[in-house]
Amino acid sequence: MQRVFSGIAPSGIPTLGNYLGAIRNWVRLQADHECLWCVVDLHAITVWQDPVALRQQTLEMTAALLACGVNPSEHILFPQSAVRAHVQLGWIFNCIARVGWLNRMTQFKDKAGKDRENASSGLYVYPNLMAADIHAYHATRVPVGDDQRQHLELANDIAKKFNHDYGMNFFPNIEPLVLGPAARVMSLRDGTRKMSKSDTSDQSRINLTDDPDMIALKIRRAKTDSLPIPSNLADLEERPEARNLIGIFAALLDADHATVLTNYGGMGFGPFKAALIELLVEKLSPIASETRRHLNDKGLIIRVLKTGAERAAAIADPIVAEVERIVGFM
Ligand code: AQP
Repeated sequence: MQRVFSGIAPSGIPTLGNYLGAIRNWVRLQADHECLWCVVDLHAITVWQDPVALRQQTLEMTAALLACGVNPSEHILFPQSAVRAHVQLGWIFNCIARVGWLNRMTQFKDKAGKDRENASSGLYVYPNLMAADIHAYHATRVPVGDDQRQHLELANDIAKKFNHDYGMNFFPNIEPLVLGPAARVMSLRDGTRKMSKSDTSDQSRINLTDDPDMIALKIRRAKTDSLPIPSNLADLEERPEARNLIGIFAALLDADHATVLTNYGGMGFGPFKAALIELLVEKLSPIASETRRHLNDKGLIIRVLKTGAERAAAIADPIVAEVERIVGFM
């Protein structure tokens, strides 16, 4: 059975983008893979996190993952900082990855923005830690949203260079799993920017715990254009906001863009948005109420994370010990 690894930052309640681009696929992969799901708190602190809020957000993220169907008994769910192997291998990978490679990472440019000199050095080298997250388990498949594709290419480059430098085939190649019509869900306010937990505008995203009124408000206010919905996919090319809403609808239905256009082509956005609101409420309400139920039992969430960390360390520690031996550490 292939081993799968993926992570999510506890930087807020997951968004619809995190759900459709990643978490929903995680749940599906559990049927026929050995899975490790990681709440990546080490990644979160690459930008400032209030310590009290970070702990609370780790609990919230874990509760939301459980509510979405992540299964911590048959698979492993754990906080990144609780397994030291990530940091140990991350440092070795800092010494393998080339500065030129990191300079090409578009997410650093997006997140650091214009004030690059003031970004943390952790934000710059975070792709190396992400590579370590995966390779510490010899995982071979990584389900992610489209925004992480470049980081997975880097993880493969690091593995190849390590294997080449030390003359052995130690780290396997990683296959990115970028699945479905919502691999890149965009902001509801700007169809050219991805939907993100840390966007300053809450109106830009659907959070998995938004109630039906909030979902309705955000979708009604979602930016569109003045043209009706087209009947052909090609006519969505220059219409990022329309394409985004159609893509969300398609993903929720487990269909493709073309199917949605067959049903709604020629209509205005009013009736389409009403149908989208209904679908979102139907799919997300059970997740929101399950998240709240889990958050009422913080003891259980903490136990899940602790047990998960012990089981994750049991896999990663021997692999990273072998890396340290290969590198020449005593
Ligand atoms: N808009 C998106 N569409 C599709 N997939 C997405 N993902 C994130 N945003 C979208 C996928 O969700 C997984 C977890 O991402 P993350 O929390 O580790 O960090 P991120 O990619 O930086 O996501 P956010 O929501 O924008 O987080 P913050 O606010 O912390 O920066 C990944 O598989 C990602 O591809």
